[in-house]
Amino acid sequence: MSYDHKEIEEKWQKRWSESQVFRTLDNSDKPKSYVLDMFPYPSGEGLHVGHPKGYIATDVYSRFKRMNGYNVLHPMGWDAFGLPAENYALKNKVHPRVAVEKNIATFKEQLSHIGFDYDWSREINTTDPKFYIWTQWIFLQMFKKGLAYQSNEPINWCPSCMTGLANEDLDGNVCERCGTEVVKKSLPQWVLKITQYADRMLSDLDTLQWPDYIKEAQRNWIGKSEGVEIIWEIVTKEGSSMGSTISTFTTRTDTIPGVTFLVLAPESDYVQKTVVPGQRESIDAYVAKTLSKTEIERQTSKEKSGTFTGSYAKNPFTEAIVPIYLADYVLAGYGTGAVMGMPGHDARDREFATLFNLPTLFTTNIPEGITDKDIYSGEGKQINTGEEYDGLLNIEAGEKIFAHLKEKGKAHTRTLYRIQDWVFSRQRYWGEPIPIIHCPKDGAVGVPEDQLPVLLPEVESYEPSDTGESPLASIDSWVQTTCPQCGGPAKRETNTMPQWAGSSWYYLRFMDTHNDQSAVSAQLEKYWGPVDVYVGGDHAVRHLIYARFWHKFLFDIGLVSTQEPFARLEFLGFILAEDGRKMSKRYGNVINPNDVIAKYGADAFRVYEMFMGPFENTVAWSTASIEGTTRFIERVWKLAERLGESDADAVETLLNQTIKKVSNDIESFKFNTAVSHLMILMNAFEKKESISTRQYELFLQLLSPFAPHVTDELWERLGKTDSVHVSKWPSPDENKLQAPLVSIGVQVNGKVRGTVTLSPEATKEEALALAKTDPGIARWLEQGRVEKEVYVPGRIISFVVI
Ligand code: ANZ
Repeated sequence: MSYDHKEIEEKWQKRWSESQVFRTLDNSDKPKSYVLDMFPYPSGEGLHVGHPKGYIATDVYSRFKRMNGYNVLHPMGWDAFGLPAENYALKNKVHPRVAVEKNIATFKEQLSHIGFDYDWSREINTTDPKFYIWTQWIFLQMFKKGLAYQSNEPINWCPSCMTGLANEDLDGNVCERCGTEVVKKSLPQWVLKITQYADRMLSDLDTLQWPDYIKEAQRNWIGKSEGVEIIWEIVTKEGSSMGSTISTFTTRTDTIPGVTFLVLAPESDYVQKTVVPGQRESIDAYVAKTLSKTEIERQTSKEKSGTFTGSYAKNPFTEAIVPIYLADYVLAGYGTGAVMGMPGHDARDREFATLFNLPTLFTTNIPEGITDKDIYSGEGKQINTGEEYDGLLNIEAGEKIFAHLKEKGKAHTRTLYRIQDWVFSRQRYWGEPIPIIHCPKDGAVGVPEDQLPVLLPEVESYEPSDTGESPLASIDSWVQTTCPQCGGPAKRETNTMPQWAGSSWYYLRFMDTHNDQSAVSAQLEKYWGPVDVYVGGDHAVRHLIYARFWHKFLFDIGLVSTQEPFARLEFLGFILAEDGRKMSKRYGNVINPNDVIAKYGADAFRVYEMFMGPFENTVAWSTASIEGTTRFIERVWKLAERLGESDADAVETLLNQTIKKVSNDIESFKFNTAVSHLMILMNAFEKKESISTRQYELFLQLLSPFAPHVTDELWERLGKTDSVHVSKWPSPDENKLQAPLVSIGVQVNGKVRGTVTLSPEATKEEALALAKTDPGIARWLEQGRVEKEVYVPGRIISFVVI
């Protein structure tokens, strides 16, 4: 019998689908395991061999969990709204809905060959009104709670995509999608108050089993900064009050005694309070120049610039009078938009002071070894502050200075976050309509829940426009409506939601896909939530920040019972092309999984992707290596011809050790070492005349999550009536994890002088050490110098003494 992967794989894919073995049951006494991939957006290019790596991993894991007695939820769906789908549709001149349907069909066809255990009855698509009704419903709940609000603040606008973007959609200051530099534009926007959840999103990171670097990326994105606001009186050069004050935000109160100037952001409201008549012209020119720069340019610019306001401020601690400047390195949107200039210990302030010839003072004693050019901002003893403070650690001195200023009413604590509220409107067609009606009398009114979903209407032209209005604005019959509150004429909101909306809660819908009464029922959410293992290789901040935010909100309104959506996260490394570059149509190096599977089979493909390196590593594809896994599967197949009656005792220990190692490895996502343990066992089997059917069965079970088709076929050929995938995962026999001890002779200069009893797996060091501590042997070794040591495992130890 020869191994025909095509025939076997088609047979089992059909069988699994007909018998519905992988259908997930909701009413089960078993413990649950919810295993989820970051669902794909169905691009027009289809899948390349890199995409399924994570899907194969969750498939291995979910099969393993099922065999371990868990009720497994392992679903798949489509994240199909948003700019990528819309841009593809525009480029190819088809309606986004048509494009998405076609792309989903391609993706499904490709996935179908890989042999996944998805329960397709739970398939979701974020662009399906039955799905997005609940995305709209969640938005309405946020609106009711004041978490969705309207704003006219300038936002990031991509002139090429012609839409507003959230900070999370930027790469530096360019649009993450198309690489165009964004500009600031004021448009009426819906914004979600994610900042209200910043603290909880930070502290709950500690409860998550996530890679540390992802947690760190989240912490940095949220960017909590605990500091102090200091109040400065605006004065003339001579020190007389001008009747108003400036607050500066600082994290370094210890440096207050060394402040030699203040700097304001050019957009700051303080500017008008400080500018003196003679300076008006230069100030106006400087403000205009700043406004033409992007925020990133301002922050990263090597050259400092600025201009003097003509006013001064009185240091609340030392009462020194210092000049007030404008400079574009101070950001209007952070803190108070004003900073105290401390050139002694802050690099940007030093550059500025150098430019304007301002004095530099120090408040920390700079430790030995720091050269003058370095700006020292670390720990050290306080200096130049006065008897009471000098000699203290600078941090302690800072606390004391703060306490003193606080008592005088000149300082209070303030916590800042880098994360900004989430700009949630997109001026594009292919998104969920925002369920709001604008009434001239009642303002923004939520669409009544019983009128959801607000369906995305058909438009003639869904091309974006640069007017700042979405294509929906041109459909008058859709826009004109009545106010749900007063019944008067009103207009629909025409902006749509960003592509991140559906993915912010989709994992809940898989728990209760067909519920038309609520997003998810309390009972099913309680059973299935949270996601036990979430797998993906992108969105370290964005999607994971948004989903955590929505989840916490849904917790607050009682829809979900857990604080966090994804208990454990596994991040994968990408697969590069054989040439070491990213796999891309542009480089012509894309490999389609269909071609690989046609040639080598899905099982070989799956085993290869899991074997190619540690899961979290980025590794290049290698066709030569997949040939290796194909041969491995052929050898598994051939082994069926060598089955005998009794156990091959010599492999029992290795078999039990392999059961233990493979189990631990799959649980901890070490798939490559799991496969290599199976290969080692395979080699050992092949060295035996025969192995028992029982030993072969155990091997097939261990291999089945990786190579599900061939193992089910061989399992059936052993006379089993149920699929190997519903068999019980083997546990190792604890008594057989260690090989039985053997006694071997110890020779000294060719004569046997004693025996030692040890494991046949003992290393050379262990074996020699054991022999040397035996008094009967040591006596002979002490006769001279040991010249040579030989250990033949299971046979002999030999010393040559001269
Ligand atoms: C004086 C000082 C001395 C500072 C020193 C630092 C070091 P984080 O930790 O990121 O919150 N700052 C405050 N508001 C700013 C703004 N709108 N634009 C630019 N810079 C601003 O940083 C807080 C520090 O950033 C503050 O502490 C302030 O400079 C500066 F040796 O005050 B510091």
